[in-house]
Amino acid sequence: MKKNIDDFLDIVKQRNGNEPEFLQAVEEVAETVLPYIIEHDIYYGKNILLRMVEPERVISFRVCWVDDSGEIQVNRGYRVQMNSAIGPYKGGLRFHPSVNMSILKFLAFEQVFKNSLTTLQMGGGKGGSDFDPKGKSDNEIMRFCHAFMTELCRHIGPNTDVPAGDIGVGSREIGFLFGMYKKLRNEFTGVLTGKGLTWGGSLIRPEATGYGNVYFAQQMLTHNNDTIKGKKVVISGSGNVAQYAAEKVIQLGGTVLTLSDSSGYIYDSEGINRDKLDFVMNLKNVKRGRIKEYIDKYPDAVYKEGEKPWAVACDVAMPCATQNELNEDDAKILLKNGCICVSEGANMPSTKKAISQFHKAKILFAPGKASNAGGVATSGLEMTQNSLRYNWTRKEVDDKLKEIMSDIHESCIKYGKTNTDYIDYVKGANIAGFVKVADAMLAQGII
Ligand code: NDP
Ligand code: 2IT
Repeated sequence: MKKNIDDFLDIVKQRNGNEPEFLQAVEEVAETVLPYIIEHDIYYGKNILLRMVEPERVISFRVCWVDDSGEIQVNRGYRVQMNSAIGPYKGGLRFHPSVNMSILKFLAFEQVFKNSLTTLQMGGGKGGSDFDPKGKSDNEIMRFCHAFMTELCRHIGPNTDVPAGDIGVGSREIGFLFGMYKKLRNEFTGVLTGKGLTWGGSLIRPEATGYGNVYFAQQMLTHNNDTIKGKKVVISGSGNVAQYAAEKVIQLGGTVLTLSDSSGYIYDSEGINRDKLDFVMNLKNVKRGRIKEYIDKYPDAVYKEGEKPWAVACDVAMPCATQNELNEDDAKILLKNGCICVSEGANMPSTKKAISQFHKAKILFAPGKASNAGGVATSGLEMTQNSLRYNWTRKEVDDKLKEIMSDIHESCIKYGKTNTDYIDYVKGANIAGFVKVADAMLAQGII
């Protein structure tokens, strides 16, 4: 078995040697999915995983725009259209200086499995730019988004590819992107999700990733006859996913101890309650400030510059910032301090060695492609509402989100069983995601 996996990974490495994040994502999937393929004749000998690791299409383009001082700026834009076997490409856009082909291919690859898990009909894709939104004026953001869409609009459409937000892309950016798409194509369609509520957006979409992650953590705990109520929760990040994960933890009776950004983290031993979270939401979403400003308002909290929150003792950890933000040493500290559950809000935030630590200790561990799937699932619900030209209520969407997270949990249990009571959610999510896409690819032939 090991030889099969090594041989497969050698081929992928030869083709994508300079893409470490992509190789990391593929390796994690191959280790659990290849054994399953070998045991099942319908998948064996058809190079099905080799077909899945090759994007159906990769688009890279120049984005020129003029900044507030009149200087011409040049950025690189991308869209990776990974797999459309079960539906139109679907996945977010990331604007961050670190964006490159490796990061977008890893995200697009993860998205294929995640979207399959949602039970909805969405293929996988991801895009973005090395544009850095930090410190830019609203007008600069608008000019960049408009310039980005002048090219992207040729490659997307409501039945082709439906982008949404990710790091650095929120409701403001989706608005500017949608405006330019509509002008160029002269169509008002559901080509993007995460839209404003008055122009085609869905209730609960802003909350969905964070809420979904907490629903998933709650499902895992319930399966172990436990609950999130009364638990101490450490969260990283302070963006969209972190904020709404914190909101749901508070609603369900847990205590949120930390939030962070790329400069450091804040620790509030009293717990970040509703009022304090409102302050953070205003600080991050309206003032676009830094998390360290929390201690100016709440001086009893502490700010640790340049550090991550994993050394704070907790029962549950939710990494909600970015890839590889939780390494082996962080995992060991979490375990030493008694952490019993890790539910990933971000995409691939735990390194491979960190995940091995969690598995070895047999704590509950949910990989992002299962636990953060609530965001894209609710994007799928936004697409459905756009097609129906009808809006569901907040409760209707939230109920569907809960049901989808519960279905994903069931799928993970079905495929993630081990020879003990322990559920391997990584194996479960990878195989369940794989089966649906692979079946569709086999049905559609070699294309
Ligand atoms: P936001 O841009 O709203 O927030 C990102 C947060 O993560 C910020 O606090 C940011 O800090 C921090 N962060 C970003 N990059 C780094 C870094 N290199 N090191 C440390 N901290 C960093 O993004 P989202 O909340 O939407 O996304 C967070 C994660 O969740 C990502 O992994 C994304 O792919 C994933 N995700 C998002 C979904 C969504 O619906 N939005 C759906 C599913 C997954 P700073 O301000 O300092 O950069
Ligand atoms: O990683 C993700 O699932 C997202 N950024 C959300 C994608 C979407 O299409 O809503």
